[in-house]
Amino acid sequence: MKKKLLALSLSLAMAFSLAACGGNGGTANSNTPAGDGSDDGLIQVGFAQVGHESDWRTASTKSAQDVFSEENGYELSFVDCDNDSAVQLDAVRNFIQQGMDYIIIDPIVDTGWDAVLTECEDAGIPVIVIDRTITDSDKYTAWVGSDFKVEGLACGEWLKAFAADKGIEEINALVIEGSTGASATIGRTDGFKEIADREGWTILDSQSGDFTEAGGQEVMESYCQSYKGQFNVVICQNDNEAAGAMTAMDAAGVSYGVDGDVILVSFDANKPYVQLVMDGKINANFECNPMAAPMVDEIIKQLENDETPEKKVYVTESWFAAEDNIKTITVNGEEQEMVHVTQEVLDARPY
Ligand code: GZL
Repeated sequence: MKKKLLALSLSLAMAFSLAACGGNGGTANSNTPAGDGSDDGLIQVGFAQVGHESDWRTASTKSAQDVFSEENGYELSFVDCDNDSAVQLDAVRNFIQQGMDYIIIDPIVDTGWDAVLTECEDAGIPVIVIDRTITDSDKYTAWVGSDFKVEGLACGEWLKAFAADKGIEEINALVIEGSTGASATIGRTDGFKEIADREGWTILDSQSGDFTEAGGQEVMESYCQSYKGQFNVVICQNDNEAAGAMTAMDAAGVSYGVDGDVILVSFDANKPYVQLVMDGKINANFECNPMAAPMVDEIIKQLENDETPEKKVYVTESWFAAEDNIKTITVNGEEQEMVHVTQEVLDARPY
């Protein structure tokens, strides 16, 4: 709203230069017409979302659609970029042309952003990054999300304590990574590997399941063929991969979970998978909170009032375990609670 006139004149100039570029700009939400920049008193927000690959992503998208609603004073132009970085860059450039007041990006990958963020800056449109991070440019107003490396470290520290408590002397782990180049993948991989290296564990293999159930199943099927009988830990970097891995291990006759031969760990902690923790199928699940939209709403309100928001805002998250043998872990010198999943804990899960 504030920068409407400046943005509109600059974006009209951009429109003529970009018109020739074409670009499909991804899949606009069918319920939300692409922002026309019209000043109907609503704050025009363009959101370039990673895609629709996981339960986590669904929760993230729903959070944004709930918060950036007309009754809350917004008109949301939502684009599902289907895990395609080129589509995501197109979508952001289209938002500039449409004269958005604010642009929200959940970056599919962490690099390749400086040029388009410079274009947003030149158009006077503040960019708020959520969830995943951008590492090759800081031309954005704020970032709201999780510390992915801490998630990986917490996973490693819990596994160390759990193995000690169970008298497991040797860890031979298989990792099913998330999407290649995603900061969530990079952080979780680096964090777990730091503990594995420190403890002398063996990581037998680490391949991408692309944060999808099909990807997790495919990788786990391959692992069961190559490593059956050699591994006692499987680390899935999100819940959908864990679902696929369970299907593959069931088919291969590999037992997992509280009563199984293999310790199964996941990330995200969507409610159906916290249920699987309570059921003893998943030994531990490290939450990644998808509810960034309410904090972005606060940041936009600050900007509308000419206030300067914090550059980094971390969401709160918890670590869940099937058993209550490990009460706390120490991550980066900070004591953190392991939450034993009971029915009460499960019922309280917001997503
Ligand atoms: C992490 C987020 C990841 C989730 C996956 O913040 O970007 O992408 O862990 C999702 O479920 O696909």
